[in-house]
Amino acid sequence: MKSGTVAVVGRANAGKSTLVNVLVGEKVAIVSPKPQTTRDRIYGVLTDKDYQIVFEDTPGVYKAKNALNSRMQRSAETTAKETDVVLFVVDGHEGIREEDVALCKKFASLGAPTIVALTKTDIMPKENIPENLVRFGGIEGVSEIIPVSARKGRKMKELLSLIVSYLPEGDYVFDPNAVSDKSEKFMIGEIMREKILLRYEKEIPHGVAVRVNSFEKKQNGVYDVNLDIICERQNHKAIIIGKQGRALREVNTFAREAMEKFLGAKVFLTTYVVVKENWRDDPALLKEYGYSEENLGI
Ligand SMILES: Nc1nc2c(ncn2[C@@H]2O[C@H](COP(=O)(O)OP(=O)(O)OP(=O)(O)O)[C@@H](O)[C@H]2O)c(=O)[nH]1
Ligand SMILES: [Mg+2]
Repeated sequence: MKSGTVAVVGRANAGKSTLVNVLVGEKVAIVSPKPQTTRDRIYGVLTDKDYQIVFEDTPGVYKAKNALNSRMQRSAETTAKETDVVLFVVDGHEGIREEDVALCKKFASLGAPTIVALTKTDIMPKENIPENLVRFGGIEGVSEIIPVSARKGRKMKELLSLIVSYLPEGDYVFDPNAVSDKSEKFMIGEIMREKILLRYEKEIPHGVAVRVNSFEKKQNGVYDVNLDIICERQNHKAIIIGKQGRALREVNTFAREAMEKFLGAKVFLTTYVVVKENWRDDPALLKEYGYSEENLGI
């Protein structure tokens, strides 16, 4: 019986959360084409009769000067230091840069055996794959390199067996029926954030936090969800709401539908947009919105 943790690390937008969701077989982490989608360390659990793998999805490496980002970066590093296996995810579809190799070296030097997954091969010319792989050969600490596509489900079995081969012997740590360490309430807030990431541009999604004020199942089986969308400026609030409230209504509809799918029940959703200037640099507000050092595992 094999059991252990796999820190899933790499640059922002590389495709880490998508890969974790596919490997776990359920959506445990939100996904978007914008960098810095994941802000928390999220466990995705995969249990089989011979093994239990705890994937630790982490915030991607990204340069931004605010306290939230520095906590996110520390969270990824701490996770990679304390794990059994590092899974370094790299998106090579626009070519591998020197900084990708440097980042891989950094994670591979932390002590755990490192597997490099070159992902998004479905949008890479076939002939570019070998030259991308070669860039990660010979890095000390890198034990395996594998090309995959999470979107197309390519090489998922092969990746899983590689991971299992590096896990220590041990018993289940999580309930075998669990897929995540996060609560339904957490996922409800994340679903709202995902729809905001998809709907708005530029700095707006990065400056948004979502606080779930109430999440309650009523006697008739309908979930009553009330949440705040926190943004950084008055003009952001105006954009989020949109002309005659149209933008927010659209986002609310997408979010409600996704919440209903996730919960398998009807949702009555009410949202309120609040401005809190510079909340990303305010320790008290970071804590209030779920980004305490404790929550991020640092
Ligand atoms: N074509 C293709 N796109 C992918 C694949 N995996 C992920 N993507 C896309 O890449 C984008 C980023 O995916 P995420 O999974 O959110 O990336 P991440 O590494 O978790 O990003 P952060 O949380 O911001 O660090 C999304 O638009 C995904 O749909 C893949 O295998 N093929
Ligand atoms: Mg992510």
